[in-house]
Amino acid sequence: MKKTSMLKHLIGTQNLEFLMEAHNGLSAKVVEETGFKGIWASGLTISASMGVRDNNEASWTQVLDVLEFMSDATSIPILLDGDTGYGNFNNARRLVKKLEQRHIAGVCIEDKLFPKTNSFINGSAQPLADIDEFSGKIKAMKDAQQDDDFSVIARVEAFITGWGLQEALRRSEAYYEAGADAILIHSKRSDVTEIEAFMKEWNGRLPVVIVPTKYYSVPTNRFHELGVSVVIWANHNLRASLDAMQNISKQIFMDQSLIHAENKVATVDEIFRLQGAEELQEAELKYLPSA
Ligand code: SPV
Ligand code: MG
Repeated sequence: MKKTSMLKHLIGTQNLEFLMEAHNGLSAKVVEETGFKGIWASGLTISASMGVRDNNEASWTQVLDVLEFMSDATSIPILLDGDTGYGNFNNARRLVKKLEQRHIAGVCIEDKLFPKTNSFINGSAQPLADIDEFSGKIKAMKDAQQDDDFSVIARVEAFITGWGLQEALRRSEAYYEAGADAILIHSKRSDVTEIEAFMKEWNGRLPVVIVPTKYYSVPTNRFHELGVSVVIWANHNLRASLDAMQNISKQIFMDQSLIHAENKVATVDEIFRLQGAEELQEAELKYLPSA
């Protein structure tokens, strides 16, 4: 099955499905090996892994280069966090073209302004996109895709910016009319009340995707009861590796030795395995002249 069809299927089934964050080829491989059916290419973690802010400081083609490695390294679908689409409808539809060329299965765009700011940084002060302009962007992206199964997901930031349920519903309806394949409704509350209210009123008109980074203590079964289609675990590989890197750097710095480090890190052989070193050895036997 094509990656686009796999993602479309994940979004459309009655089951609750999960996407796990990755930010480079290696983390994408880990997500696939673990058993996840899809990958969230997070704007926050791709930018953080490059050492820059989640404010479109990395250019869209730099993000595309990372995605190419992620896509080449894996066989499960990738959903790109496409921020605001990196410009107007024209930039966003060109993005779709370049994503399809790299076998990225879908993209999510959020109804804010370029350059974006992460939703958890002073969210209430962030301006929303004009509803008609954003709808036109979705239409242009859907018209641009060559593969019918490519997904365009509209992310509604009305709760993040403090506009509330009616605005969230009004926008979701407009993005649905514009041709979005799913709605990502985002909330920065630590409880699930906004998501509950939205799910009740939305009533399944399009599949719904959520990102429970802030309401992490809500049992996953509750999302299922509410009729959510896809849950995104949005940043946990980056956060886990950051913690591990800080700890091991500190340890080696203090000890000026590897003596307490060796048993706390992955083996070099494990890295070779993930890189597929064995395949190259076999290929060398086959293709290089024998000595
Ligand atoms: C991301 O992972 O970059 C997201 C999710 O957009 S959030 O950080 O919650 O906005
Ligand atoms: Mg993001």
